Order: sequence, then C-alpha cells, then structure tokens
Amino acid sequence: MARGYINIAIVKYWGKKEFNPYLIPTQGSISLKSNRLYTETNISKSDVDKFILNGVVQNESETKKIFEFVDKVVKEREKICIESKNYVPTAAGLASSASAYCALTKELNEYFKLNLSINEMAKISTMGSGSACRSFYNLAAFDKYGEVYELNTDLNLAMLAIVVSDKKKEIPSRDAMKIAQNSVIYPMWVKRANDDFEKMKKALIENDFVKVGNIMEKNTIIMHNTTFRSNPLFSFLNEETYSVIKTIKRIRMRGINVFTTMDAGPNVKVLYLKEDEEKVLEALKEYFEGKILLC
Ligand code: 2P0
Repeated sequence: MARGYINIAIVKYWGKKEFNPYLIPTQGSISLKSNRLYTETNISKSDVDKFILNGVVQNESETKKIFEFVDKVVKEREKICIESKNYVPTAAGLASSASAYCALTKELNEYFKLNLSINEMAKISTMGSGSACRSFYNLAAFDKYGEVYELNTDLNLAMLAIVVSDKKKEIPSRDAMKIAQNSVIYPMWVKRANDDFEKMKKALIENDFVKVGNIMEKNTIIMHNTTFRSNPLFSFLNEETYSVIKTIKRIRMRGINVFTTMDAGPNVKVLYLKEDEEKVLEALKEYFEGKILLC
C-alpha cells in the first residue's frame, strides 16, 4: 500500500514542452504538499488487468489510461489489480491526478521491486501526470528542464480551501492546458511564469511571506488569463470565486496575511502561515462557515 498526497501550486505548471522520455514543462512550477489529503493505492496479483477507484471497477478507457502508464514503468510483468482510494472529500473538487500518480508510482516501485530513488519516481510519475512529480517533495520545484527538487524556507506555509463548488470540472485540466497553449498570450505566460519561478525561489529563501503571497496571486491571474484569451475561450472561475477573492482581500486589509490561488476549478485556496492559523480561521469563519477545508 502506498500513499500520495495532493499538492497545491504557488507557481503554476501550465503547459507541456515535450516528453524526453519524462515530461519537460514549458515553464517551472513550485508547490506545497498537503499533509491531510491523499490517495492510497494497493496492487495485487490478478487474472486480468483491473483498476478499481473508490470501490468502483473502472471502465475500459480509464483502465487503459492507467495501464498505459504502468506499461511505461514496468516492461515485463504479470497481470495486476490496482485499487485506489481518494481520501479527499469528493465535494472539495480537489481530487487530483498528482496524488493518484504519486501513489501509483510508489506502489509500482514496491510491488515490482524496481528499487527506484525518490527522484527517479518523481520523474517517472510525470508520464502519468505532470503535477504528480511535485507530490514527492514538501516544497517542490519542477523546473523548465524537467528537474524536480526540494526547496527550503523557514516559512511555515499552510493552505486551506474555500469550497465554492462540488461540480466536476467541465474541461479536464489536460485539455484546458492544450487549448491555452494556443492562446495569443501564451508566450507571455511562459516568460512571466519563468520570472515568477525565480522570484518565488528568492522570496522563499528570504522568508518573505508577503512577497511569496503576492507572486502567487499574480501568477495565478496570468495563468487564468490564458484561458480568457484562448480559442475557444473558457474559464475555470465563477462569480463565487471572485466574491471569495474580494472577501479575502478585505480580510488582508485588516492586517491578516492571507493570499488566494485557484487551479483548474472555481474553488479558492488560501495561503497563510501556520502560526496565524487560529486568527485566519476566525476571520474566515465569519464569511465561509462550512466551506473551509484545511489542506
Ligand atoms: C498546477 N495544474 O501547477 C496547475 C495549475 C492545474 C492548474 O498541474 O496533463 O493534471 O496530467 O500533466 O498535472 C494540472 O495539471 O496535467 C495542474 P497533466 P495536471 O497545479
């Protein structure tokens, strides 16, 4: 049994350059690993290749997708049953391919005794999902050369989510990313994101939390801007997303250091310092009681 945690990007991964054989992204990203939300995966011997997710045997196309990845990792093998369970509240819209492929890669390593290092597993996991490699580290960098490594900071970074919608996303992030890569402003995104990657690393080393929060917020907006300028144009965000962002800004004006970020969905994630947790929760509960999920 292996476990993979979700991660939340503070500088986003939003584009693929090539597979060589592992993924090289168009730009660097940085993320924070959750220590609460995860996927657990177990492999057992089976007569046929089978994939069970949250107790449900998956259809042919889902099974094929997973086993294409398995066959890239293990060349000659017996038939197996892969059983995964997401320990991420379904309503949160946070279930992620990152935790899934992190757990699966670790379990493949165990089951088939592949003897891979953490870094090898991280890189291999990108053949399943790009963001998965970041789940092997706490504060992870996935750079534009495809290298994955741990970053250090003295900041006690923490995240929570304000859950505004539990609907399944209309456009899977993989397809969305492909469309966004044709956006007229995509080259600007790549340049900005690479700048943000360097600035974020510096702010983390300098333990400058306000800088970290500001870089994350700006990076988030530019990533989402690529979707508004795509053909066809689309957005992951909705009215409630904007309303939450405004409220968080107002709370920040009261002197509480909270910053927002959004991924391939309308839910808002809030970055804060662990030592501020009590006052952050107190302030947020006033507006978002019942919608707060600690990550
Ligand atoms: C991120 N996202 O950095 C960004 C921000 C979504 C928005 O990583 O195609 O599911 O499997 O490599 O990893 C989602 O991308 O994409 C993602 P694939 P993945 O967290």
